[in-house]
Amino acid sequence: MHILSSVLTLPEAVSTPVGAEVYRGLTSMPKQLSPWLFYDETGSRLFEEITRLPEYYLTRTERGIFARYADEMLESAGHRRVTIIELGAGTASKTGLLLRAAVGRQGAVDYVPIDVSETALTAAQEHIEAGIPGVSVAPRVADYTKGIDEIPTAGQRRMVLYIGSSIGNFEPPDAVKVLREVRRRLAPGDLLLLGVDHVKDRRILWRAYNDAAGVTEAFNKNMLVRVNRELGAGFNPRLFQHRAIWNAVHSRMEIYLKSLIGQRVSIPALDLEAEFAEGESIHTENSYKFTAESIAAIVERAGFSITQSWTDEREWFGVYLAARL
Ligand code: AVI
Repeated sequence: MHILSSVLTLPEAVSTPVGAEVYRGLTSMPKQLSPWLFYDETGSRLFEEITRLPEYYLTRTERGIFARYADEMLESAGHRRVTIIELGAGTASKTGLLLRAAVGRQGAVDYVPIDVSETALTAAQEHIEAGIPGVSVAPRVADYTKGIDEIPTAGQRRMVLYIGSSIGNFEPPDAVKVLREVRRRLAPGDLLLLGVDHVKDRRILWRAYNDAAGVTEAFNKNMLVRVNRELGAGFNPRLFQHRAIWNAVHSRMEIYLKSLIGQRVSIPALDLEAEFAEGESIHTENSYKFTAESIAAIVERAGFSITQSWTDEREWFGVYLAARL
C-alpha cells in the first residue's frame, strides 16, 4: 500500500523521457546519465564544433576514407541500383561524397536521411539538393531504426549508412540489438555501411576527448545545463569536472562529470535531491573503439556478413560493408 501510494504521487515530469532518464540515472549507484541527453540544440551545435577540432580526428578521417573510396564502395554494392538510407544523418556532411558517387554510377539516387532533429534534416536536404543534382532527398523525422519501415524501394537494393562511429556509443549487446532491428527491416542482400573508430595509441584517444579548447568539456557539462533548464535543477556546472579516460579492458573512452565538492542538488520537477560525495562522478558516455575482429563479431551476431572494408593510411578509422544474411 505504501509503495503504491508513493508510485501514485511521483511527479508528472518523471514520466517524460528526460525526467525518467534523469530520475533513473541519478538514483542509480553509480550515478549515470544517458548520452542521448547531450543532444539538445546547444549540445548538437557543440558536437558539430567537436567534429572540427584538431584533436577530434574521427570525422576528418572518415571523410577522407569516403573521399578516396566512395566509388569503390558503390561498386562493391553490385549491379542493382541502390537507395541510400542514413541513420542519425544529422546534417549529412560526409554523405555527399557517397551520393555523388551513386549519381555518377546510376544517374540518379534516392536518399532517405533519418534523424530525430527536423532542423538538421532540413539543412541536409537544402545543401544536398542545391549541391548534387540527381539526388532526391526524402527526409524522415524518426528514431532511426523505426524510420526504415515502409521506405519504398521499387525493387532497388537498400544501402543503410550508419557512420560516424555512432554505434560505439552503445554497449556491445545494445549495439547488436540496434543492428538486429535494422536487419529486421531489410531484405536479404540489402547492405549496411558502418563507420567505426579503431583502437589506437591511448594518447591520441585521450586528446580527442580532452581537447585544449574545452569544447568537449562544454559538451559534457551542457547535460547539466539541460537538466537545469528542463527540470528546474540547481546544478552548478563549475562544481563538476569533465573527465575522459581510456579503459583498455573494455576498449572504450569513458566520460564522466566528477563532483569537485560534497554537494546536494535539488531537481524540483522530479521532487528529488541528488547527493554527491566529493569526487563522486556521473557517468555520461562510453565511446567504444573497435578492431576489425571486434566489429565483425558484433555485425555477425546481428545477422550481417562483412564483405569488404576500407581504412585510412594510419588505420585509425574503418568503414565496413556488410550484407544482410
Ligand atoms: C557521436 N559520437 C560518435 C561521439 C564519440 O566520439 O563517441 C560523441 C562524442 N563524445 C565526446 N566527443 C564526441
